[in-house]
Amino acid sequence: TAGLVTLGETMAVLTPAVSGRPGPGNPLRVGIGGAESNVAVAVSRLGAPGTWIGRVGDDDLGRLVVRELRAEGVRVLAEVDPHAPTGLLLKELRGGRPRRVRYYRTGSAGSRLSPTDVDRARRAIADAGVLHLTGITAALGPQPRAALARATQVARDVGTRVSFDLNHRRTLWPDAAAAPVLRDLAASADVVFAGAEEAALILGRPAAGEATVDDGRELAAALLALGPGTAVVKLGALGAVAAHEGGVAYAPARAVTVVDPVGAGDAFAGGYLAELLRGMPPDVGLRTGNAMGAVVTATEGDWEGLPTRAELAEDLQGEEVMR
Ligand code: KDG
Repeated sequence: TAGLVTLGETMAVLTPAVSGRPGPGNPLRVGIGGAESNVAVAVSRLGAPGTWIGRVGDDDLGRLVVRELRAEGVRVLAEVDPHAPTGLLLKELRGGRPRRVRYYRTGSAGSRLSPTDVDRARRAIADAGVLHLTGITAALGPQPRAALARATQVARDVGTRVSFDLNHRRTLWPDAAAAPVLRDLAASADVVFAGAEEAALILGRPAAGEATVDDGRELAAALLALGPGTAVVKLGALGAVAAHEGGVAYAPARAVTVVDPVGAGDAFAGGYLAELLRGMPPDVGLRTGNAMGAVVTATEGDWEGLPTRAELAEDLQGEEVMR
C-alpha cells in the first residue's frame, strides 16, 4: 500500500529526569523528536508505511535519530552531513510538565535541508500516497524553504497528494514573517492542518482567544477558500473540524489529563493521514486524529506514547462521531 513520506529536521531531545533545572542532580535523558518524523512514526504505528527524508550530523546524536526511527519501522532517507552537527532541543519542565522547548539548531545538519535532498528522494515521493510537510521547515531558512517548494513541485508532477501542517513556531520566526509564507504553502496543499490561532494568523485576523466549535467551522471554511482540498482546524479539548468539497465534518475529543501536550498535533496529523491513506472520509480521519492526539497528550514524550492500531481500537470503542 502507498504510505506517507515526509521531510524535515529531527533533533536529539533532552528532557530533565525530574521537574526543574538540569544539573548534576537532575540529569538529561536523551531521546529524539521532530514534528515530521513524529508523524511518520504515528503512521507507522497505525500500520502504514512511513518514510522520513532529512539530514543528520556525522555524530552519535545523528546515529541515534536514524536508529530510533528505523526501530519504529520508518524508512529513513538521511544524508549524513560531515560539516554540521545534529540539532538539539531542550524541554524545560515546570511543575512536572514541559513548559517550553529551547532550540539549539542554528547551523545544524537538519536545518541545511535543500532541494538536492528532495531530488534524491524523488522516487519515494512518487511511490507515496501522501507527502507531509510542515511550517517548521519553512522557518529554518531559505534553503529548507526551497526544499519545500521543490517537494511540492515533485509531488504535483508525480500525482502524490500534499499535506501541510502550519506548525507555526514563534521561537523560530515572528508572526509577520511567517504569515505570508505559511499562507502560500497552505493554499497549494491538498490537506491543511491548523490550530485556531494559526488559522487566524494566515487569514490576517486577530487571534480570538479560546475558539469554539463554531469558530472552528468558520475558520476551516475560510482556510478552504484559500485553495486546499481539505482544511482541518484543531480545537484541542473540543476536538477538530474539517471543511472539504463535500461539506464540514466535526468530531469531539475525549477529555484527558494533560501530561505532555508536545507532539499532540503530530499525532493528530498522523492519525488523520493514516485514515486518508486507507481511503477513509474526513470524519473518520478526525476521529482517529483526536484519539491519537489524546493518547500523546496523556503520556510523556513527543511521540513515544503513540498507540498502535489495536490499542487505538480499544480506545475508540463506544465513542460516537458527530457531524
Ligand atoms: O510538534 C512537536 C515538535 O515541535 C517537536 O517534536 C520538535 O520538531 C520539533 C520542533 O521543531 O519544535
